[in-house]
Amino acid sequence: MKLYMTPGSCSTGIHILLEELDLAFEAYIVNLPTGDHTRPDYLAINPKSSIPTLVRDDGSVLTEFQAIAYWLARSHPRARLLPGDADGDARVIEAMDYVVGTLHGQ
Ligand SMILES: N[C@@H](CCC(=O)N[C@@H](CS)C(=O)NCC(=O)O)C(=O)O
Repeated sequence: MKLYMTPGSCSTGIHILLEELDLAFEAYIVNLPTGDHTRPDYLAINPKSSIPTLVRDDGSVLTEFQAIAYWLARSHPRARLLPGDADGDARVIEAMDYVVGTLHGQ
């Protein structure tokens, strides 16, 4: 897989998840201050011009931190990154959304 990320940004969380799951991936550095995310080659991959972006082994592109994290967790159940019951999973998503969507932005 290919992870498009900026070190020190929220995308580092996806990098940590990929490492935690011991998955093979290549990290592509997107330099936000110099505007890498607004360049046509990156917009062709993620028209929202945000990071993180994960290009999966089948070539499909997944964006949005929570969606990527959820997909990684569900795709690798033996790692037990999600509790697996509706309430537990909702609590994980609740915490993740607060950290990525609120705390991170501040
Ligand atoms: N909704 C996105 C937000 C992620 C986000 O805020 N990424 C920032 C870097 S930490 C970004 O892509 N910034 C690009 C920009 O500001 O144009 C997600 O959950 O993945």
